[in-house]
Amino acid sequence: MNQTQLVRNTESLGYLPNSSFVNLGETAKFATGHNVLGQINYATEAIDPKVSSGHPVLSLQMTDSTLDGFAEFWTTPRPVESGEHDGISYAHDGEYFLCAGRIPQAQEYAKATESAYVTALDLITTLDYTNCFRMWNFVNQINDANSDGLEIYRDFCLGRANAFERFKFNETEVPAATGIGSLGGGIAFYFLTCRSSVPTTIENPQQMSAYHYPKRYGPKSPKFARATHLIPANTIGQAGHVYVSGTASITGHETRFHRDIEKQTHLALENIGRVVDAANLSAYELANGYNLSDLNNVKVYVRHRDDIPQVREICEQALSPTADVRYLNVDICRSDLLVEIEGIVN
Ligand code: 3EB
Repeated sequence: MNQTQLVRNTESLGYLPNSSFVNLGETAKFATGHNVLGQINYATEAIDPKVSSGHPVLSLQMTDSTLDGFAEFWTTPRPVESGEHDGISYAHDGEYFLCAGRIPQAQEYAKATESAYVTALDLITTLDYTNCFRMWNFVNQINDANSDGLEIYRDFCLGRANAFERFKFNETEVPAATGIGSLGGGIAFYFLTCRSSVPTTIENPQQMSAYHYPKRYGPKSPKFARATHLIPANTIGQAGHVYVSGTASITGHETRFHRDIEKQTHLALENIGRVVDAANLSAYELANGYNLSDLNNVKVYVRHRDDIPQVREICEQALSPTADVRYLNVDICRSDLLVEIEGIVN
């Protein structure tokens, strides 16, 4: 592994990374004009992460149609260094770090998930970017049973939890995440972490913390927070970004509104509103408050393709007309969940 020569002073680090959705046909042009920490293609084919044109590129199989695909670019004002290590591709700029990995299709995933996560977590330790603030996980056949009869989502959760235990990751400090279905390619993931910026993990008062879900949802609970608030170092008390996890129709720990796409969509949106509002953030000594019209970079995951028009109508009513909102037809991590929504207040 190359040791970084990047600047380590914390002055002039008062910035946050930027995220943009770009049409798949325009990625080369976009990349040329930016310092890219990572490019995630929400595309028609799963491809192992690799460093290309100086940044990690991960392709997820998330749609059957190139027309619905897009690339999510993470950019920074500062130059980046990139590399590959044990199957993980990564880039970093002295403050922010992005890494991507993939676990090939298998009969069971817990061990390979633990191992890939440990590799990534070791890397952030070595390079000194240990503040994790956002993780995404794309799990093919997420609701199917593995070779031991354990649902693949639960199998994944077991491996992730074991990796976090090995890493001595306090479960109350785990970041915002998405754990969602995909159309192929085993399990792909990417993480965003930082060095000096300050993450605050946020929970939802009307949802049980996922890491406290009871055993009936699997042998080890899903380790993620409902959102992460992030501010640059030395800017305590100022507004930051809020990275909102994949959010579904759950109150307490229970799925609400079985088979009712309209009510599930409304509750998912309501849950996001509760996470980012002033009343909730004040409990974390954060002075700002937001609502759904502040959400951008939104991904809406819909289990049944035919539900997309209705979900779109509800989301368009609730979200800002200027928000970039993308719809993907994939499975959700519980078989009774029909929709899941994530986004960023930035
Ligand atoms: C939930 O609230 C819905 O396992 O990383 C949402 C976000 C969900 C992240 C994950 C799962 C995950 O339990 C599912």
